[in-house]
Amino acid sequence: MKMAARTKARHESLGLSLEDVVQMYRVMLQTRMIGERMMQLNRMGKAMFVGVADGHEAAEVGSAWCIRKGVDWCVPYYRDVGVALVLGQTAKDQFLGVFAKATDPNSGGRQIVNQFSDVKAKMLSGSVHIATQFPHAVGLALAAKIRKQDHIVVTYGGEGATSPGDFHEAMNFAAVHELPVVFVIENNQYAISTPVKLQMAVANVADRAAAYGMPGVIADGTDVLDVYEKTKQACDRARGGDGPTLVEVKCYRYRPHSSDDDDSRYRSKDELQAWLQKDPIDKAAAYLLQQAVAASRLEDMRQEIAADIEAAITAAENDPDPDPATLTRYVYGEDAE
Ligand SMILES: Cc1ncc(C[n+]2csc(CCOP(=O)(O)OP(=O)(O)O)c2C)c(N)n1
Ligand SMILES: [Mg+2]
Repeated sequence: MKMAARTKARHESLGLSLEDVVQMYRVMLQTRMIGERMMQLNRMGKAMFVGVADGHEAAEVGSAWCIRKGVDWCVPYYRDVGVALVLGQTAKDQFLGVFAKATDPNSGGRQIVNQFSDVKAKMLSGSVHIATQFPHAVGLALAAKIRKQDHIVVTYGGEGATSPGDFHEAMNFAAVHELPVVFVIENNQYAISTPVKLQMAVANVADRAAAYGMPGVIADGTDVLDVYEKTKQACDRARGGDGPTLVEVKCYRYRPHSSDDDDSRYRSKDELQAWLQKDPIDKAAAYLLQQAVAASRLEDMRQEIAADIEAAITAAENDPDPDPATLTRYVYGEDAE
């Protein structure tokens, strides 16, 4: 008698092991828990200014999982704590940035927080000016094509960053020259207080892609596997020499735009509640439990992450501040002597 073929689980169909999904979940949870502590440190007066990724975890982790570490280039934006963690930054690295320490890997305590930068991880330093990262990403993709290098480029931004000219120029150039670049847009429905319907007259960011002659796809930002699937297809397309793709990931930011923002002035509690019902971390946990991962393993993980974060905060606080004598380093040319 023939055995009935076992239907593949979703992650298996995507070429992921169950352990991969467990590790994705770990980074998502770590991203959320780091954000919570950052906000607390701000309220305690220990962190001047923070911006966190709550609600963006599946968008960031699911997409960054497609980046080949040390091979592909990544050009993230300030919301991308989850991307930085996937690419190898630690919890301590995040707090070194928050405390603006000399050992902060992004800028040695010089830039505003979350300007992720890492030579080893091939993460390109950005600017506070939104959308300026896109032409940089396209330049890296052009270099790959001219030099016949193997890397692709994955770049990130919010939906608000799809309005400035930099985005349109980058999209157009990338499509004309069929460059190996993937634009991941985390559409969290707001650019600070500006809702998406005042940002653009089309229904989806993905709709913008057709105007440049590249595919635009929508991923469900509450579902890490959907984000992985859509981004992986886009990365495979870039790797195969077929050019760029725009991936819009629909999500919602749970916290105010930054620690300096009062979101009660522009959005309702009901709207937030509706999105919280679809929380990406809860959804990932439910999937793992359904795949017979023990609840105790997930709970142990939470405790390990919490302990790691506390140790990271203490260690980061004890690291040295930048030496005031180095204030203008990297701003002006240094004396030759
Ligand atoms: C060119 C430019 N204009 C305005 C700002 C101020 N600003 C900082 S973040 C932001 C909102 C960006 O929203 P979005 O791209 O949707 O990203 P999100 O913060 O929602 O993740 C704005 C307007 C800026 N940094 N740069
Ligand atoms: Mg936004």
